[in-house]
Amino acid sequence: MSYEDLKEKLKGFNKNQFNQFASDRISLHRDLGKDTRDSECLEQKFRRCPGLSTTSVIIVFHNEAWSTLLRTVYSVLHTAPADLLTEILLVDDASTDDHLKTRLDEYVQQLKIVRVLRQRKRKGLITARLMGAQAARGEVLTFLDSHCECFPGWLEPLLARIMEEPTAVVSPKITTIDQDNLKFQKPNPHWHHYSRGNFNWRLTFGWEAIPKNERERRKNETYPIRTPTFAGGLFSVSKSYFEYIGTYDDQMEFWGGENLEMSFRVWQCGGQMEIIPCSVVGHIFRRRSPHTYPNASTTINHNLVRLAEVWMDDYKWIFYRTNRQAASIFKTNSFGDVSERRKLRERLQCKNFTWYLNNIYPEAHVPDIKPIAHGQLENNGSKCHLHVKLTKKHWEPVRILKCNNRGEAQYFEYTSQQEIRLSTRMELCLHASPETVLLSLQLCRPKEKAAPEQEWIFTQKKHLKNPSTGKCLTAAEGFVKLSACKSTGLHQSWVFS
Ligand code: LR7
Ligand code: MN
Repeated sequence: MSYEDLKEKLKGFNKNQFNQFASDRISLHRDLGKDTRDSECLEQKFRRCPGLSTTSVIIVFHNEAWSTLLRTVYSVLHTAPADLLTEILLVDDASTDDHLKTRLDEYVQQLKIVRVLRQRKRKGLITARLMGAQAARGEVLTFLDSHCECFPGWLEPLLARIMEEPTAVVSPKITTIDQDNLKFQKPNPHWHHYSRGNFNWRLTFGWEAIPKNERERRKNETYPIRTPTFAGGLFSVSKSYFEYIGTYDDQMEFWGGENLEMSFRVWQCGGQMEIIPCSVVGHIFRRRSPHTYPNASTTINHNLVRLAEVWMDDYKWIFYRTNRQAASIFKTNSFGDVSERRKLRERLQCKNFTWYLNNIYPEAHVPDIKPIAHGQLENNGSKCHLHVKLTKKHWEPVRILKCNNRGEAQYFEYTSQQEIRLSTRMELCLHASPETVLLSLQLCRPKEKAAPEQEWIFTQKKHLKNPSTGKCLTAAEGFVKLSACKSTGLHQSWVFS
């Protein structure tokens, strides 16, 4: 690369958080090659008459690069059967880049079924999608991010599933377009370890392997995968069902939270969230967001508090315990008015969050709604806190460090089963192993009752006594160990602060 090329590449990367230099040099019409999906997907047939529903594809964008946006558009045009595709709506969330103004308007005119709508003020992807949904004329709404590529055959399975089950909200299998070289990760017939969406108690979305019972329920590859939550960007839903179920919370701002909100809402109100693995769409995943948001972190928490307040009942306390900013948004009542959303829940007679957890996500680890105690576990002798290294090597000895408030790494819960749990991240418990001198965390092993090594009784002397060994938790030179309980000294005296 020449110096000029390098400069351009760096600039593009900084602006988009992906390799725009490469994207700009790849055809807007690139062919993804042979259809490498599972043979059961390839054999699937779809009815022509009466055919599948038609769809409007809605793509919202804010300052998207020209090449990624247009490649998304062309990939839809090249892969969607014409009689199923009503239109493509590009909804501009008040972009400031020049290429997204008149140049875009003029360019899409030749594409006939592509329209640009504009949200005047930057309000985020949620209200932009609502604008697209309102304008859409297709029977089904299909949402895509503005840096996607559709793999051949992606649309029919989504529409067919909605015909069969109009209350299903269906996502494709999302594959990766590499942010560094734009390589499209093609489906491969040995892809059997599909994943589904989940969430943790900080209310971040994640992926996990599909549990055995769900794997066994599916008779072949064309079966939908039931998923507790969805990523939120790429999906199809019947337009009338989208409206019936309450579209989105239009007071959510900019980015984040709407995907969990919709997941909980759809399940609790009688619908289903599914991934259709025969439908494959690529997305450029990025390490971080290229966008700036006014009050970035509060915005997301604002959205999350709104969803917790409407859908999560008392489980919201688990979230507030792990996220101080969210807790303060809640306490100061600064999350806006959610009464309309609560009315919606009432009107649709939606089930509660306990039902959701028991029936849709029984594999979830559910911390105590109100643990006996929680926070930092402080040793009265050293005035230090229990601290865990939050790496994969969680079995390393637990340290005790000065109070430095490192959030999660010093956040423990004393559960109703009398464990000391690093509760919200992984299921790790303070483990009294007689063989090792320094104590570490190990996987918690209860369901009904704590494992003997993981049971700690808070005595009146503020000792934490493990009944199976009869010994007490003791602070010792930066670590914790077990030793005979003594009646004097503060190194065995603990308090949750
Ligand atoms: O202020 C904004 N206005 C916008 O219009 C910020 C973003 N956007 C647009 C943006 O151009 C893009 O098309 O909104 C879309 C999503 O933003 P990204 O691509 O910057 O973020 P992301 O890919 O991490 O977004 C994921 O999480 C979001 C939470 O609000 C949305 O649900 C996105 O749709 C979602 N993306 C996906 O689900 C794609 C699969 C990735 C995963 C997991
Ligand atoms: Mn995206």
